Amino acid sequence: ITASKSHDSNMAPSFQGRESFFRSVFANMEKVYLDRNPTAKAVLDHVRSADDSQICYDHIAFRTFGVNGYGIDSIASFFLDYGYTQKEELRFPAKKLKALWFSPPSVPHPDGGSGPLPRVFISELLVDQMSPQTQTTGFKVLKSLSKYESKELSIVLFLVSLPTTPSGRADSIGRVLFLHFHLLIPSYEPIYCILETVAFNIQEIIKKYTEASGSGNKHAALASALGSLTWGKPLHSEFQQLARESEYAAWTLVNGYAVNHVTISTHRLKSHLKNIKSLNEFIEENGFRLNSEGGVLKVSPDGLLLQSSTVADSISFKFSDGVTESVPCSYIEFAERLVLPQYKNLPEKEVQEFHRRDGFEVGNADKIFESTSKEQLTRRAA
Ligand code: OOG
Ligand code: NI
Repeated sequence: ITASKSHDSNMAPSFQGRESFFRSVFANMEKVYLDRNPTAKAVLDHVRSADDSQICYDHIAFRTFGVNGYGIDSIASFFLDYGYTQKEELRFPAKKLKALWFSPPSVPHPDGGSGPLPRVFISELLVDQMSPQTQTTGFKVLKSLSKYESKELSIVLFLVSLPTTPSGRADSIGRVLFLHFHLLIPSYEPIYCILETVAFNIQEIIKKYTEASGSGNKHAALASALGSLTWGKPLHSEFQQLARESEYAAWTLVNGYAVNHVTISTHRLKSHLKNIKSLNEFIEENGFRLNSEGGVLKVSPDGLLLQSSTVADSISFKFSDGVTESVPCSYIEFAERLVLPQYKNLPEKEVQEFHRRDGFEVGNADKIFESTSKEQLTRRAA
Protein backbone atom coordinates (compact mmCIF):
# COMPACT_ATOMS: atom_id res chain seq x y z
CA ILE A 1 0.00 0.00 0.00
CA THR A 2 2.76 2.36 0.99
CA ALA A 3 4.62 1.62 -2.24
CA SER A 4 1.62 2.24 -4.41
CA LYS A 5 0.82 5.41 -2.50
CA SER A 6 4.23 6.86 -3.08
CA HIS A 7 3.95 5.81 -6.72
CA ASP A 8 0.68 7.75 -6.96
CA SER A 9 2.12 10.84 -5.43
CA ASN A 10 5.03 10.65 -7.90
CA MET A 11 2.66 10.47 -10.85
CA ALA A 12 0.10 13.03 -9.82
CA PRO A 13 2.30 16.15 -9.73
CA SER A 14 3.70 15.54 -13.20
CA PHE A 15 0.26 15.15 -14.73
CA GLN A 16 -1.12 18.11 -12.82
CA GLY A 17 1.90 20.20 -13.69
CA ARG A 18 1.42 19.50 -17.36
CA GLU A 19 -2.26 20.39 -17.24
CA SER A 20 -1.68 23.47 -15.14
CA PHE A 21 0.96 24.73 -17.60
CA PHE A 22 -1.50 24.17 -20.44
CA ARG A 23 -4.24 26.01 -18.56
CA SER A 24 -1.98 28.91 -17.79
CA VAL A 25 -1.01 29.34 -21.47
CA PHE A 26 -4.68 29.12 -22.31
CA ALA A 27 -5.58 31.69 -19.63
CA ASN A 28 -3.07 34.12 -21.15
CA MET A 29 -4.54 33.67 -24.63
CA GLU A 30 -7.91 34.42 -23.07
CA LYS A 31 -6.60 37.47 -21.22
CA VAL A 32 -5.18 38.98 -24.42
CA TYR A 33 -8.55 38.33 -26.06
CA LEU A 34 -10.59 39.90 -23.22
CA ASP A 35 -8.31 42.94 -22.96
CA ARG A 36 -8.66 43.65 -26.67
CA ASN A 37 -12.33 42.91 -27.12
CA PRO A 38 -14.58 44.88 -24.77
CA THR A 39 -17.72 43.30 -26.23
CA ALA A 40 -16.54 39.78 -25.44
CA LYS A 41 -15.64 40.83 -21.90
CA ALA A 42 -18.93 42.65 -21.32
CA VAL A 43 -20.95 39.72 -22.71
CA LEU A 44 -19.21 37.32 -20.32
CA ASP A 45 -19.82 39.70 -17.40
CA HIS A 46 -23.51 40.02 -18.29
CA VAL A 47 -23.95 36.26 -18.59
CA ARG A 48 -22.13 35.75 -15.27
CA SER A 49 -24.34 38.25 -13.48
CA ALA A 50 -27.54 36.68 -14.83
CA ASP A 51 -26.52 33.04 -14.45
CA ASP A 52 -24.44 31.94 -11.56
CA SER A 53 -22.90 28.85 -13.11
CA GLN A 54 -19.28 28.55 -14.12
CA ILE A 55 -19.14 29.48 -17.81
CA CYS A 56 -17.70 26.68 -19.96
CA TYR A 57 -16.21 27.32 -23.36
CA ASP A 58 -17.49 25.04 -26.10
CA HIS A 59 -14.50 25.91 -28.25
CA ILE A 60 -11.92 28.53 -29.07
CA ALA A 61 -10.81 29.39 -32.59
CA PHE A 62 -7.74 30.55 -34.48
CA ARG A 63 -7.04 31.64 -38.06
CA THR A 64 -3.87 30.99 -40.02
CA PHE A 65 -2.19 31.36 -43.43
CA GLY A 66 -1.97 27.95 -45.10
CA VAL A 67 1.52 28.41 -46.53
CA ASN A 68 4.99 27.00 -45.75
CA GLY A 69 4.21 25.62 -42.29
CA TYR A 70 2.17 28.63 -41.15
CA GLY A 71 -1.21 26.89 -41.49
CA ILE A 72 -3.35 24.89 -39.07
CA ASP A 73 -0.42 22.76 -37.86
CA SER A 74 1.49 25.76 -36.55
CA ILE A 75 -0.97 26.38 -33.73
CA ALA A 76 -2.43 22.83 -33.58
CA SER A 77 0.90 21.37 -32.49
CA PHE A 78 0.60 23.03 -29.09
CA PHE A 79 -2.84 21.51 -28.47
CA LEU A 80 -1.73 18.10 -29.81
CA ASP A 81 1.23 18.16 -27.41
CA TYR A 82 -1.19 18.70 -24.53
CA GLY A 83 -3.48 15.80 -25.31
CA TYR A 84 -5.89 17.09 -27.95
CA THR A 85 -7.05 14.77 -30.76
CA GLN A 86 -7.50 15.81 -34.37
CA LYS A 87 -11.06 15.36 -35.65
CA GLU A 88 -12.88 16.19 -38.91
CA GLU A 89 -11.88 18.55 -41.67
CA LEU A 90 -14.27 21.19 -43.01
CA ARG A 91 -13.96 22.88 -46.43
CA PHE A 92 -15.15 26.31 -47.54
CA PRO A 93 -14.43 26.47 -51.29
CA ALA A 94 -15.90 29.94 -51.87
CA LYS A 95 -13.85 31.45 -49.05
CA LYS A 96 -10.80 29.36 -50.02
CA LEU A 97 -10.53 28.06 -46.47
CA LYS A 98 -10.07 24.76 -44.77
CA ALA A 99 -10.56 24.01 -41.08
CA LEU A 100 -9.89 21.21 -38.62
CA TRP A 101 -11.25 20.77 -35.16
CA PHE A 102 -9.62 19.08 -32.19
CA SER A 103 -11.25 17.43 -29.22
CA PRO A 104 -9.86 18.04 -25.73
CA PRO A 105 -8.29 15.40 -23.51
CA SER A 106 -10.65 14.29 -20.79
CA VAL A 107 -9.78 15.98 -17.56
CA PRO A 108 -9.69 13.69 -14.49
CA HIS A 109 -11.76 15.91 -12.19
CA PRO A 110 -13.62 18.37 -14.38
CA ASP A 111 -15.54 19.77 -11.44
CA GLY A 112 -12.49 20.24 -9.27
CA GLY A 113 -12.72 23.97 -9.87
CA SER A 114 -11.08 24.04 -13.27
CA GLY A 115 -13.85 22.87 -15.59
CA PRO A 116 -13.68 20.88 -18.80
CA LEU A 117 -11.35 21.99 -21.59
CA PRO A 118 -12.80 23.47 -24.79
CA ARG A 119 -12.66 22.03 -28.30
CA VAL A 120 -10.32 23.89 -30.65
CA PHE A 121 -11.31 25.07 -34.16
CA ILE A 122 -8.44 26.10 -36.44
CA SER A 123 -8.79 27.28 -40.01
CA GLU A 124 -6.31 28.24 -42.73
CA LEU A 125 -6.41 30.32 -45.88
CA LEU A 126 -5.56 28.23 -48.95
CA VAL A 127 -2.95 30.77 -50.02
CA ASP A 128 -2.03 29.03 -53.29
CA GLN A 129 -5.66 29.47 -54.41
CA MET A 130 -5.45 33.26 -54.06
CA SER A 131 -5.15 35.15 -57.33
CA PRO A 132 -1.60 34.62 -58.56
CA GLN A 133 -1.40 37.62 -60.91
CA THR A 134 0.24 40.82 -60.03
CA GLN A 135 -2.41 43.48 -60.14
CA THR A 136 -1.85 47.12 -60.86
CA THR A 137 -3.85 49.69 -59.01
CA GLY A 138 -2.23 52.93 -60.17
CA PHE A 139 0.92 54.87 -60.81
CA LYS A 140 3.23 56.65 -58.47
CA VAL A 141 5.55 59.44 -59.67
CA LEU A 142 9.13 58.27 -59.46
CA LYS A 143 10.78 61.29 -60.97
CA SER A 144 9.37 64.32 -62.62
CA LEU A 145 11.50 65.35 -65.59
CA SER A 146 9.82 68.61 -66.31
CA LYS A 147 6.60 70.36 -65.80
CA TYR A 148 4.42 72.85 -67.66
CA GLU A 149 3.12 75.60 -65.53
CA SER A 150 1.16 78.73 -66.28
CA LYS A 151 -1.14 80.80 -64.12
CA GLU A 152 -4.14 78.71 -65.09
CA LEU A 153 -2.62 75.36 -65.59
CA SER A 154 -0.13 72.93 -64.19
CA ILE A 155 0.46 69.84 -66.26
CA VAL A 156 2.95 67.04 -66.01
CA LEU A 157 3.42 64.72 -68.92
CA PHE A 158 4.06 61.26 -67.63
CA LEU A 159 6.62 58.91 -68.99
CA VAL A 160 5.37 55.71 -67.51
CA SER A 161 7.66 52.84 -66.74
CA LEU A 162 5.97 49.54 -66.16
CA PRO A 163 8.07 46.90 -64.43
CA THR A 164 6.55 44.14 -66.52
CA THR A 165 6.90 45.79 -69.93
CA PRO A 166 9.87 47.37 -71.65
CA SER A 167 10.05 51.13 -71.94
CA GLY A 168 8.30 51.00 -75.32
CA ARG A 169 4.95 50.67 -73.58
CA ALA A 170 5.78 53.45 -71.19
CA ASP A 171 6.86 55.68 -73.99
CA SER A 172 3.62 55.07 -75.84
CA ILE A 173 1.54 56.01 -72.80
CA GLY A 174 3.64 59.17 -72.58
CA ARG A 175 3.02 59.93 -76.24
CA VAL A 176 -0.70 59.45 -75.94
CA LEU A 177 -0.78 61.90 -73.06
CA PHE A 178 1.42 64.30 -74.96
CA LEU A 179 -0.85 64.19 -78.01
CA HIS A 180 -3.83 64.76 -75.82
CA PHE A 181 -2.31 67.83 -74.22
CA HIS A 182 -0.96 69.04 -77.54
CA LEU A 183 -4.48 69.18 -78.92
CA LEU A 184 -5.61 71.15 -75.90
CA ILE A 185 -2.68 73.53 -75.82
CA PRO A 186 -0.79 73.63 -79.11
CA SER A 187 2.16 75.40 -77.56
CA TYR A 188 2.63 72.59 -75.07
CA GLU A 189 6.12 71.15 -74.92
CA PRO A 190 6.60 67.51 -74.04
CA ILE A 191 7.39 67.25 -70.39
CA TYR A 192 8.49 63.99 -68.83
CA CYS A 193 8.39 62.33 -65.51
CA ILE A 194 8.93 58.71 -64.57
CA LEU A 195 6.14 56.84 -62.90
CA GLU A 196 6.32 53.61 -61.04
CA THR A 197 3.38 51.25 -61.15
CA VAL A 198 1.87 50.32 -57.82
CA ALA A 199 1.67 46.57 -58.13
CA PHE A 200 0.76 43.87 -55.66
CA ASN A 201 0.30 40.17 -55.51
CA ILE A 202 -1.78 38.67 -52.72
CA GLN A 203 0.29 35.53 -52.43
CA GLU A 204 3.52 37.51 -52.33
CA ILE A 205 2.28 39.86 -49.63
CA ILE A 206 1.33 36.90 -47.42
CA LYS A 207 4.64 35.11 -48.06
CA LYS A 208 6.60 38.29 -47.44
CA TYR A 209 5.24 38.49 -43.88
CA THR A 210 5.25 34.81 -42.99
CA GLU A 211 8.81 34.41 -44.32
CA ALA A 212 10.00 37.55 -42.55
CA SER A 213 8.83 36.03 -39.27
CA GLY A 214 11.67 33.53 -39.48
CA SER A 215 10.48 30.53 -37.52
CA GLY A 216 7.46 32.35 -36.11
CA ASN A 217 5.25 29.39 -37.00
CA LYS A 218 7.03 27.35 -34.32
CA HIS A 219 6.00 29.83 -31.68
CA ALA A 220 2.35 30.32 -32.55
CA ALA A 221 1.01 29.46 -29.09
CA LEU A 222 3.53 31.80 -27.46
CA ALA A 223 2.56 34.60 -29.85
CA SER A 224 -1.10 34.03 -29.04
CA ALA A 225 -0.51 34.04 -25.28
CA LEU A 226 1.58 37.22 -25.50
CA GLY A 227 -0.68 38.94 -27.99
CA SER A 228 2.16 39.67 -30.40
CA LEU A 229 2.42 39.32 -34.13
CA THR A 230 5.28 37.05 -35.22
CA TRP A 231 5.76 39.22 -38.33
CA GLY A 232 6.09 42.98 -38.78
CA LYS A 233 3.18 45.31 -39.18
CA PRO A 234 2.04 45.59 -42.79
CA LEU A 235 1.54 48.68 -44.94
CA HIS A 236 -1.98 50.02 -44.92
CA SER A 237 -2.22 49.47 -48.69
CA GLU A 238 -1.29 45.80 -48.26
CA PHE A 239 -4.06 45.32 -45.69
CA GLN A 240 -6.53 46.91 -48.11
CA GLN A 241 -5.41 44.81 -51.07
CA LEU A 242 -5.83 41.63 -49.04
CA ALA A 243 -9.23 42.74 -47.74
CA ARG A 244 -10.41 43.25 -51.30
CA GLU A 245 -9.86 39.58 -52.11
CA SER A 246 -10.24 37.92 -48.72
CA GLU A 247 -11.35 39.59 -45.50
CA TYR A 248 -10.05 36.51 -43.71
CA ALA A 249 -6.56 37.17 -45.15
CA ALA A 250 -6.63 40.81 -44.04
CA TRP A 251 -7.82 39.81 -40.55
CA THR A 252 -5.03 37.26 -40.18
CA LEU A 253 -2.36 39.71 -41.39
CA VAL A 254 -3.13 42.15 -38.55
CA ASN A 255 -4.28 39.75 -35.82
CA GLY A 256 -1.92 36.83 -36.39
CA TYR A 257 -2.38 34.00 -33.89
CA ALA A 258 -4.64 35.98 -31.52
CA VAL A 259 -7.73 34.06 -30.37
CA ASN A 260 -10.41 34.70 -33.03
CA HIS A 261 -13.26 33.89 -30.64
CA VAL A 262 -14.27 31.85 -27.65
CA THR A 263 -17.67 30.20 -27.58
CA ILE A 264 -19.93 30.00 -24.55
CA SER A 265 -21.45 26.56 -24.14
CA THR A 266 -25.05 27.61 -23.50
CA HIS A 267 -26.47 24.19 -22.55
CA ARG A 268 -24.02 24.07 -19.65
CA LEU A 269 -25.52 27.24 -18.12
CA LYS A 270 -28.14 26.86 -15.38
CA SER A 271 -30.64 29.67 -15.95
CA HIS A 272 -33.05 30.22 -18.86
CA LEU A 273 -29.96 31.41 -20.80
CA LYS A 274 -29.13 27.76 -21.47
CA ASN A 275 -31.59 28.10 -24.34
CA ILE A 276 -29.63 29.87 -27.09
CA LYS A 277 -32.68 31.78 -28.30
CA SER A 278 -33.14 33.28 -24.82
CA LEU A 279 -29.45 34.04 -24.67
CA ASN A 280 -29.58 35.81 -28.07
CA GLU A 281 -32.47 37.97 -26.85
CA PHE A 282 -30.61 38.71 -23.62
CA ILE A 283 -27.49 39.76 -25.57
CA GLU A 284 -29.49 42.05 -27.88
CA GLU A 285 -31.45 43.56 -24.97
CA ASN A 286 -28.13 44.50 -23.43
CA GLY A 287 -27.26 46.47 -26.54
CA PHE A 288 -24.94 44.10 -28.42
CA ARG A 289 -25.39 43.27 -32.07
CA LEU A 290 -25.40 39.71 -33.29
CA ASN A 291 -24.03 38.59 -36.66
CA SER A 292 -27.13 38.53 -38.89
CA GLU A 293 -25.58 36.65 -41.83
CA GLY A 294 -28.12 34.03 -42.93
CA GLY A 295 -30.21 34.82 -39.83
CA VAL A 296 -29.00 35.30 -36.27
CA LEU A 297 -29.40 31.65 -35.28
CA LYS A 298 -27.37 29.19 -37.34
CA VAL A 299 -28.84 25.67 -37.25
CA SER A 300 -27.14 22.51 -38.55
CA PRO A 301 -29.15 20.33 -41.00
CA ASP A 302 -29.75 17.73 -38.24
CA GLY A 303 -31.15 20.53 -36.05
CA LEU A 304 -28.83 19.64 -33.16
CA LEU A 305 -26.08 22.27 -33.33
CA LEU A 306 -27.29 25.84 -32.77
CA GLN A 307 -24.85 28.74 -33.00
CA SER A 308 -24.83 32.54 -32.96
CA SER A 309 -22.16 35.19 -32.51
CA THR A 310 -21.63 38.89 -31.90
CA VAL A 311 -20.22 41.24 -34.51
CA ALA A 312 -16.45 41.58 -33.95
CA ASP A 313 -15.02 44.56 -32.08
CA SER A 314 -12.55 46.71 -33.93
CA ILE A 315 -9.27 48.02 -32.67
CA SER A 316 -7.12 50.94 -33.75
CA PHE A 317 -4.09 49.61 -35.62
CA LYS A 318 -0.96 51.54 -36.55
CA PHE A 319 0.34 50.33 -39.92
CA SER A 320 4.06 50.41 -40.73
CA ASP A 321 3.60 53.45 -42.97
CA GLY A 322 2.19 55.44 -40.06
CA VAL A 323 -1.45 55.19 -41.16
CA THR A 324 -3.73 54.44 -38.20
CA GLU A 325 -7.05 52.84 -38.93
CA SER A 326 -9.48 50.62 -37.08
CA VAL A 327 -9.35 46.97 -38.08
CA PRO A 328 -11.64 44.09 -37.12
CA CYS A 329 -10.59 42.18 -34.02
CA SER A 330 -12.42 39.29 -32.32
CA TYR A 331 -15.98 38.30 -31.46
CA ILE A 332 -17.73 35.96 -29.03
CA GLU A 333 -19.88 33.01 -30.03
CA PHE A 334 -22.64 30.93 -28.42
CA ALA A 335 -23.31 27.27 -29.06
CA GLU A 336 -26.07 24.98 -27.88
CA ARG A 337 -25.56 21.27 -28.51
CA LEU A 338 -28.76 19.24 -28.25
CA VAL A 339 -28.99 15.67 -26.97
CA LEU A 340 -28.50 13.02 -29.68
CA PRO A 341 -31.68 11.13 -30.68
CA GLN A 342 -30.42 7.85 -29.16
CA TYR A 343 -30.18 9.50 -25.71
CA LYS A 344 -33.36 11.51 -25.86
CA ASN A 345 -34.97 9.53 -23.01
CA LEU A 346 -32.10 10.10 -20.57
CA PRO A 347 -33.17 12.12 -17.52
CA GLU A 348 -31.78 15.65 -17.85
CA LYS A 349 -29.55 15.23 -14.79
CA GLU A 350 -27.76 12.28 -16.39
CA VAL A 351 -27.02 14.02 -19.69
CA GLN A 352 -23.31 14.58 -20.21
CA GLU A 353 -21.41 16.36 -22.96
CA PHE A 354 -20.79 13.13 -24.94
CA HIS A 355 -24.55 12.52 -25.14
CA ARG A 356 -24.86 15.67 -27.19
CA ARG A 357 -24.24 16.58 -30.85
CA ASP A 358 -20.45 16.91 -31.31
CA GLY A 359 -18.34 18.54 -34.01
CA PHE A 360 -18.97 21.49 -36.29
CA GLU A 361 -21.07 22.26 -39.34
CA VAL A 362 -19.85 23.82 -42.61
CA GLY A 363 -23.12 25.71 -43.19
CA ASN A 364 -23.05 27.28 -39.71
CA ALA A 365 -19.33 28.02 -39.78
CA ASP A 366 -19.52 29.66 -43.21
CA LYS A 367 -21.84 32.31 -41.71
CA ILE A 368 -19.98 32.63 -38.42
CA PHE A 369 -16.80 33.55 -40.35
CA GLU A 370 -18.70 36.70 -41.41
CA SER A 371 -18.63 38.01 -37.81
CA THR A 372 -15.45 39.92 -38.73
CA SER A 373 -16.66 41.11 -42.16
CA LYS A 374 -16.90 44.75 -43.13
CA GLU A 375 -20.55 44.21 -43.96
CA GLN A 376 -21.39 43.08 -40.41
CA LEU A 377 -19.13 45.67 -38.78
CA THR A 378 -20.56 48.62 -40.67
CA ARG A 379 -24.08 47.37 -40.04
CA ARG A 380 -23.10 47.64 -36.42
CA ALA A 381 -21.96 51.24 -36.66
CA ALA A 382 -25.17 52.22 -38.44
C1 OOG B 1 -14.37 30.60 -37.46
C2 OOG B 1 -15.81 30.54 -37.91
C3 OOG B 1 -16.46 29.17 -37.68
C4 OOG B 1 -17.67 27.74 -35.88
O1 OOG B 1 -17.87 27.55 -34.68
O2 OOG B 1 -18.24 27.07 -36.76
C5 OOG B 1 -16.74 28.85 -36.27
C6 OOG B 1 -13.70 31.94 -37.67
O3 OOG B 1 -14.38 32.97 -37.73
O4 OOG B 1 -12.47 31.94 -37.78
O5 OOG B 1 -16.26 29.45 -35.37
NI1 NI C 1 -16.79 28.98 -33.51
